[in-house]
Amino acid sequence: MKLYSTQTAPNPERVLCFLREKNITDLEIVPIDLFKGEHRAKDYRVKSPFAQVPALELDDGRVLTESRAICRYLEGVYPEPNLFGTDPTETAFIEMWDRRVEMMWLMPLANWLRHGHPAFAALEKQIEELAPRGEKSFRRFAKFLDKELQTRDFMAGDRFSIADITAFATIGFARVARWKPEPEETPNLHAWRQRMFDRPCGAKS
Ligand SMILES: N[C@@H](CCC(=O)N[C@@H](CS)C(=O)NCC(=O)O)C(=O)O
Repeated sequence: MKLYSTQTAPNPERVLCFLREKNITDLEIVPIDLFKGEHRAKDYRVKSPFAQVPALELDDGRVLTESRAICRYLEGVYPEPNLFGTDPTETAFIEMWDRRVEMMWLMPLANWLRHGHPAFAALEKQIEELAPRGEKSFRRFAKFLDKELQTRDFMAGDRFSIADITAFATIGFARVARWKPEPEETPNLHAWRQRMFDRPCGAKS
């Protein structure tokens, strides 16, 4: 299998973090440089029709895109440790939190950065008004998460899951906006992030 990926973007980072947590080392990682436009090359678009990373090329030549679908596939092939839930209730709560983090935290952050940061002008036809709206929603959801984390250690319950991976990739991307959870403002989110650094997910090379 080949994973087309980049080190500096949140969706590939979700898959890379998933690999680290599962200790999956037997797939080839092919770097794609977004800022050089490598994802828009004709031969890459054959694999990824929307010109995005990540993409996982299976041994039979078929290509999976969508970071969550890639993680779902890898969960099936490498079931331990379980990151998607073991019974219907746990699976559903993990799904709920993963979706919330992606749609209500990562997406607003993407709007904030892609429409507000000069570096992203190479990738996005920027619409100025979207940046402050994205920033406001992102900051609001950070406060919401902080409250939630008063009563549990992980995003979706009392153990690590794909929802923590999506949240950690989001926080990694937020560095571009010079944002991180501060102990005075969002202490529970800050403590959660510190815990992530002690895990394979947070132990980046
Ligand atoms: N829903 C897709 C989104 C993938 C995506 O947006 N990838 C970004 C990097 S995080 C990308 O390839 N962007 C290229 C571009 O905007 O031109 C997934 O979850 O994989």
